[in-house]
Amino acid sequence: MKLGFGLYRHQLTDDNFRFARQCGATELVVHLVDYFRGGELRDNQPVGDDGWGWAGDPEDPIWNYDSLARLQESAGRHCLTIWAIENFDPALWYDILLNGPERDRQMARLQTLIRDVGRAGIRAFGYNFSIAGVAGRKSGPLARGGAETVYVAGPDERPIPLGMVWNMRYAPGGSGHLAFFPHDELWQRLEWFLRHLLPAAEEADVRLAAHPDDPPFPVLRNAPRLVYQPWMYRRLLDLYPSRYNALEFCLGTLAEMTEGDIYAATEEFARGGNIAYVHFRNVRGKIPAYQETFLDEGDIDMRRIVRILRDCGYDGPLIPDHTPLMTCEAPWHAGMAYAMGFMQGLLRCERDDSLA
Ligand SMILES: [Mn+2]
Repeated sequence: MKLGFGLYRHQLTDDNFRFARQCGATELVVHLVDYFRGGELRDNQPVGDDGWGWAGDPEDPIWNYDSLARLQESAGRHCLTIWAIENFDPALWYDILLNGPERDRQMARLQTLIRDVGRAGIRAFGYNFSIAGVAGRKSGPLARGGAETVYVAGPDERPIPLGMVWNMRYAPGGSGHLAFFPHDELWQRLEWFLRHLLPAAEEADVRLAAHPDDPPFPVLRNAPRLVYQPWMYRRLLDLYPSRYNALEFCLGTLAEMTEGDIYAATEEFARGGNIAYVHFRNVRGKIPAYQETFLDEGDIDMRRIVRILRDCGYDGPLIPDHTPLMTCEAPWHAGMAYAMGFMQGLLRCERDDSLA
């Protein structure tokens, strides 16, 4: 197992690469979507009331081979490997999610992107096949010692304005709202997405890694959700059994779900070799009400998870995903350093254990 670290787009600096390496990371998972455009620069995942602002420019050169290769090279200078990119910009695939007129053109763009990602030596692409996205979360001083953290108190029921998907605006929209459609139709859209993108992913040696729906409500903002119970991950994998149809295995989101068992799910998918990388975070509670916690204070026994992953032969990275912010000059960095130290300790224990 490897220790990885996640960085948002505005954090892709030499100093943060050094920070990740100092925390013990060997791998990076990077976000190239700019969730913070036009907004106040924050280091935690945004929890805005009505979306995260505008989606990016589909022509943004950051998605081209040259920039991906440069990024890989700068990470390499700090003894880090970019293991995965996390999330497509809604501007690149809104009509794939919405089954709109630009769908074929956007798919051709994604196929090129996946080939470029592979050429740059990046082995996974995390995605979230979600219409409403990560919506309806709030932030408050609820983790240990009053650390600022993310919580959910119930489903967000406001309908999605036209021109918005995955919590970001790709077009001005106007006054209407997205109409509800059935879950099966969402699965058909996913099936189309995988059918067209998987061949490129296989050829490029890039694993497509699906994040579950966070928060895992069956319906959010009047839109169906795809993976809101652990068994729905199985349904996703069974659509196209392939090493390249894989999971961005988010422990926090899976634990927020009402059905299943986090340890059984971890064992099933780790044993099946389905996990491209792990979002290693903890929560207290389940939907409709839960909160994100420090790794050592939530419902999940993180040591037991590491043991299961090890016993099932998982050898990819764990990354901290998000963490409560700690009260100091650098709240996000402190929270992450705390998480990384904890993870480093767990990995060390399990390694020593298996040698004994
Ligand atoms: Mn996650």
